[in-house]
Amino acid sequence: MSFDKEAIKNNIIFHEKEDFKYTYGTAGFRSKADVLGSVMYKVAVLATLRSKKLCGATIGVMITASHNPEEDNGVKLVDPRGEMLEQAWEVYATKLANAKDGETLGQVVDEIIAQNKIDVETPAKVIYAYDTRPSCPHLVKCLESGLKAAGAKETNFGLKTTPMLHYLVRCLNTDGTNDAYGEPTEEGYYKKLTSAFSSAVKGKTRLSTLHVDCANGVGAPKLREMMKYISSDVLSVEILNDDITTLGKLNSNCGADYVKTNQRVPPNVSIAVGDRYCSFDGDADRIVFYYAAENGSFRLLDGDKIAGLAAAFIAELVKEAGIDSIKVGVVQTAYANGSSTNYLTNNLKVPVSCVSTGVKHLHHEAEKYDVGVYFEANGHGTVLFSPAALNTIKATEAKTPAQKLPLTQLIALTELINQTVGDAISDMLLVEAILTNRQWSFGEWDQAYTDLPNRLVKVVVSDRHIFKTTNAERQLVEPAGLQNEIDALVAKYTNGRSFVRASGTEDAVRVYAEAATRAETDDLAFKVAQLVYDRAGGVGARP
Ligand code: G16
Repeated sequence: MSFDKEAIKNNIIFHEKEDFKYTYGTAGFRSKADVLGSVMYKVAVLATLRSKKLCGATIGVMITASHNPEEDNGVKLVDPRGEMLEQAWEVYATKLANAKDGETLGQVVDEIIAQNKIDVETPAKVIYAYDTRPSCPHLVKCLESGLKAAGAKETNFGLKTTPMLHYLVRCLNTDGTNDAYGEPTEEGYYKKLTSAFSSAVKGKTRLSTLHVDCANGVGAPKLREMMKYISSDVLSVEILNDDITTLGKLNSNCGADYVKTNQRVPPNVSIAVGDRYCSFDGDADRIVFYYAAENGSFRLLDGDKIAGLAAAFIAELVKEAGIDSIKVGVVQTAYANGSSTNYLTNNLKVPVSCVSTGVKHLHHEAEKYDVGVYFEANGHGTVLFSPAALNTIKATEAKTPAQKLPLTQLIALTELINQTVGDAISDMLLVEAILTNRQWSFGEWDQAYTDLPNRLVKVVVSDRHIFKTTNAERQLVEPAGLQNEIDALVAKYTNGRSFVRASGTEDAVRVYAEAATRAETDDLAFKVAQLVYDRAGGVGARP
């Protein structure tokens, strides 16, 4: 189909709210679903132009608001290798979304074409998928009308987890090449992951049942489907919070974000000593694990703990396989617990980098290592094997029988891990594979280090965009003077640390604090939150 700019201008979906300002943030556009129809149309145009720019490669569009409440929705673009949209194009996304009329939209389209020297006659391919939110059917229609107007070849992949869509994009773009990532179907995804898992745990005793809270989201039906491909001799799961039809249940009092933020089990879960639990978020791209200690207290195994477990296991395997020229590195954000950074640096002795929040930042940094393990504390992350590391692993022949098993396991891990983006289902299998090999309980995994008590507080202010940070979000530059006041507070607490940043997915400012004791941590977190509220136009109840 040829590119018809007039059709794009004439079919524009107008802004739902006159003065609403759209921003392509941490994970694309996110907001209340009722203002997003116009955005879907523009995203369709952008995805089409992006595909044309990249010689007709398949671009992905995922409609989801992940961990956010059910009334929210969102959309993000997926680049050809399954990674997040190139950052330079986020600016175009924001400009397009804010174009209020056909004329302005046409001008932004012209600007993108000119700046990127796009040949508009190149055919474009766009695939899309969505989560379980009630607003999705309407938003899908808006996206489709944009794809039609822009003349893209479109494929609707239906209900999917976000990481599945990333996987599909990569599979389609590598199909038939040396670099083929897998079969570009949902079934292909299940087969790839489950056969790698079975290979990674071969000959080991299965662990006890893992109880999986699916946040009443898309992870529930998809995990249930995946379990058809795996023998109950190697993995046993019980699926909880799987109600995707009752309104209001998605991410409500359950899921990874609830568990991590509140540091407690979902209210409808009763956990006994010895039980093993994990929680996905609404689109199954995050996972956290937890259990009850001997004294019954809640113990969380978050993204930092997953990173430590994975980095230690992979470093051990490359050593045992005799290929320790392959170096493992870890990427974290400011939210990483101080104890985890200390453990990685001083015990595992692996390099650790700190970057801004958002998988896109972590992913790019992780690509700099042979094996880059990246996890946000909230449970969002994965492991990347560089092309050179992959070649070495695949080309190495075991010189001794002792090298055979670690090599087989490394190969299995490269298949088991979704290397396009953080994936709750794949990460769950990764953790289970490691724990099965080690025959570890959650308690044994947890022994690596003890988290410093930490607290996350949300503060609503009149304009969160006034918050500007530096040093991987660890310091505030604006509002001027606020950082000095935070520093003065932090200095009063043993092992105190606190930072403040504007959320890129919610209309709020986040305050993180950690300190030597629970009481000091809570005190520090609320003092900083009150400071933010008082100095930067707090709205609603003072923390
Ligand atoms: C998204 C991003 C994550 C980020 C989280 C919170 O997660 O993909 O990288 O950590 O939002 O971001 P913020 O603090 O800026 O709101 P998800 O699971 O919602 O896609």
